[in-house]
Formats: sequence, C-alpha cells, structure tokens
Amino acid sequence: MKNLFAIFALLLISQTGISQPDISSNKVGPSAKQVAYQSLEMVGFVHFNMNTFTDKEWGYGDESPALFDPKKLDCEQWVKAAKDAGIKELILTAKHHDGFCLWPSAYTEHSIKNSPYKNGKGDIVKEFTEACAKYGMKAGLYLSPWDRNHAEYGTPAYLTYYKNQLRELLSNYGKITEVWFDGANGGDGYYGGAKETRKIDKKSYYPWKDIQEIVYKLQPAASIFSDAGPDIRWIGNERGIAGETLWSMLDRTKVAVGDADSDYLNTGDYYGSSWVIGACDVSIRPGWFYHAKEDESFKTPSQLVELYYKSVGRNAVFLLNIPPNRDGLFAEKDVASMKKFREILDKTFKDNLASNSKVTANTVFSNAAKFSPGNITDGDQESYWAAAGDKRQASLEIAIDSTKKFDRILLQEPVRFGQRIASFDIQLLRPGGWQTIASGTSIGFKRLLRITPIAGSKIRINIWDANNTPALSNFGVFKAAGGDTIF
Ligand code: FUL
Repeated sequence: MKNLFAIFALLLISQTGISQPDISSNKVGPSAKQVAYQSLEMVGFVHFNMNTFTDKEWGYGDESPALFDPKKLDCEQWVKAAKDAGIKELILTAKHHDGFCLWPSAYTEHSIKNSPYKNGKGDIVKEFTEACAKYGMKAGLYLSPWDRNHAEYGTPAYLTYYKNQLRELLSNYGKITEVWFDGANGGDGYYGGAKETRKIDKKSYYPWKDIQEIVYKLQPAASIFSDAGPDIRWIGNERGIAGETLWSMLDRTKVAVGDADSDYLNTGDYYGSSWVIGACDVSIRPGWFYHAKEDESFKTPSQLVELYYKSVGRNAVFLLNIPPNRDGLFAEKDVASMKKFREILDKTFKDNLASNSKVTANTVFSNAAKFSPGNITDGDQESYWAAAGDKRQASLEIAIDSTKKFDRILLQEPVRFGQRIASFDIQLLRPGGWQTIASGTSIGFKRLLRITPIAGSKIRINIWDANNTPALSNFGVFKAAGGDTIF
C-alpha cells in the first residue's frame, strides 16, 4: 500500500511538472512550429522573376510581360541541387517589387499569362510547388508587399488586391510552409503609368494583423517571416551574419516591418517577451537575381562554410539565395559550390570525439537519470542534462581521447524550454593543467566555436550565467575537414 502511494505521488509530481526543470518560470519559449523550423538549419531562396530578364535588381514596374520567357525552366533541377546542399525548404519570389506574377493571378494582367512562357499557359508557382512536393522539399513563397506596377499602390484598394493575391497563393498550391514579407519600400515606380514617388506610412499602411490571419487560416503550418516576425525575423543585414550573441527573444513592440533597428535584430533581446527566430539571408552571388556578369562571383564552398558558422553556428537559420538564370536553371558553378559546401560540412561533423564519452556534472536536476550529464553525448537531440532548479551556474567534465586533436566545438540547448545560458567557457585538461580554449555568451539551438587544433584528456564546460536552470542537449568536438578553413 505504501509503495502504491509512493508511485501515485511520483505520478502526480510528473503530471504537475514538478519533476521537470523549472520551465514555466522562463516564460518565453518557441512554439512547436518554431522548434521544427530551427532544426531545418538551412533554407533556400530562389529569386527568379522579371528582373532575371532585364538584368535588374529592382524593376520599375513597367516591364513588358513579353520579356519573360525561360526556355529550359526546370524546377526539379532547383530542388535536387538544393537538397544536395542540405537545404530543407525553398522560398520562391512569386512577385517581387516590380509586381510581375509568376502565377496567372485572376487579379492582374501583369503576369505570366501574358508572357510567351508556355504561350501564356504557364504557372511557375505550380511547377515549383509540385517539384518541391515530389522531392520532399518544403515550399515557401515571397509576395512583395511593395508593388511598383500596381496603379492603386498606396491606397486601401491595393491592400484588397494584395490580400486577394495572398489568398490565391495560399489556396491553390498545396502546403506552403513559409510566407516571406519583405520590408523594402523604395517609393518611386510606374504605378499604372503615374510614374511617381509614393510614400506609405510603414507603421500603419499594411494591415499586418489581417495579413497574418489569412496566412494562419489558410496554411496553419506556415511560418511567417518579416523584419518583425512573428515566427522568423530578419537578422539585420543581407550578408548572412548573425550577432555572436544571439537571443531568439525579441520585444516586438520595438520593431515594425520595414522599420527596425538592424543592430537590435542582429543580437535579439535577452529581456524580450516574444520568441522570433533569426534568419540570415544572403545570396550565393553579389545580386539577389541572376546577372551573367556575376557568373564568376559565386561564393566558394569555404565561404559558404564560413557563413554556416556565422548563422547556424550562432543560433540562427541560414537562408541562402540561389538565382536561376534566364534559361530557368541554377548556374552549374553555383550548384557545384553548394554541393562541395555540404560535403565539407558533413565531413567536419561526421566524427564527434566526445561521442558517448563519460560526462560528470557538479549539479543535476533532482539527481535524476532523466537529466543526467551523459545525455549531452548520447547523440540524441531530445535527451538533455539540467542543473538543479536553483542553480544559475554549473560545470561539466567530459573525458576524451587525448591522442586526437580537435578544432570545432558544438553546444546545444534544449530550446523548447527557452534560451537560458548567457555566459560560458570551455577548458581543456592538458599535461600542464587546465587551459581555457574558448568562451561565449548565448548558445541557443546551436553554437559552434572554432579554435586552433588542440588535444587534451578532459574538457570542462563552465556555465557562468543563465536566466534559468541551465540545460544542454548536445555537446561535441570535431576536427575540421579540408575547405573548412576561414575564420
Ligand atoms: C530585400 C529586397 O529589396 C531584395 O530585392 C531581396 O528580395 C531581399 C531578399 O530583400 O529587401
């Protein structure tokens, strides 16, 4: 009877969550959708539209649909190349600032239906989403809020048009997993022949609340990107680089679409009350759209690896743009570079020297096996170590093979409970004693540190500051492969 009572009490404790590290007091955490999104790590952007044919970055809005004619368009080539690069979702510019639509929208004549492509019978959003579905690639869409073609841009009538287009895109093309809202709004444009500058009030013109409702209603699984989130936010630059300190928390009252402080977005806000994942957008070439003159200016595999460390390795998502050429294909050199990039990364992170190593900690939550230090080297993303509930500092030691050198360090927090660690360093036991080999601030979903190659028999992780009970889900040390060199 006594035993039964004990079992019942234990059950009750686990039901009420008391046996969990104090999660609720952290207040801010991701939605399940955000956790899944961040684990994609790499998302691809496909800037392909009228600009591809006019050699521009921002079309004025007066371009003739007759110019749009990709002769060998093959969305499956895009998807396969992206897959080989480790990209898990592709986002297509269905409409860029010049207003030309890659699908036969019922609400405008400025679209593919008046182009020579497939004699006006083509639909590239359809081809794109079908290719993604075929190869298990998630599909996202970019619909520029700014429209330099539309006569009513700047008035309420344009907003009705914009919402109608969004509904079209989210109703007719299967599952869409991300919608990308760009904050750019330059002012001048064709605007149905008016050829003038139209300034809108960035804070009040777009009905973002209604727009978000449309997205979530028609595509509940979709995440929304904008300067201000709500699910994913801009990182504050177009170079693909996140702040070394990067909080997924943000105070959303401080940011607006098209009107946000880039430094604030770049590091996030330790005190922020919303969870908004940072995404580092950058193009594999200097421009977002394809330009033949940039054929030799693609980023090398090593440069892409460098960007991976500065995005994914700093708790953000890497959003890499690959612009199809006028034929409608990714350029071969871009494809080869992306493929090599993935090979280098896979090689670097193949052998974790700390895999299944013995780990000890000076504090364990409830002294329970569920939270034991060994969970950080078991290769299981779900399992984790946590310190005792009242602790904000902790120290863990990991035995490693002292004959092998390493130069890459990986740390991961179980971010489903929030982002907690704010200061840490890494020490290595060498014949002369403990030596500090790396240090950092935030960790988040993934933190990668690069050091010069070194060997030792034991690693110590010191956590110096956290906003809640510190916890770690994964730890690793690796030796960089050839090509993983710049830093
Ligand atoms: C910017 C746009 O103005 C660029 O053309 C590009 O689409 C980039 C991703 O976002 O704001």
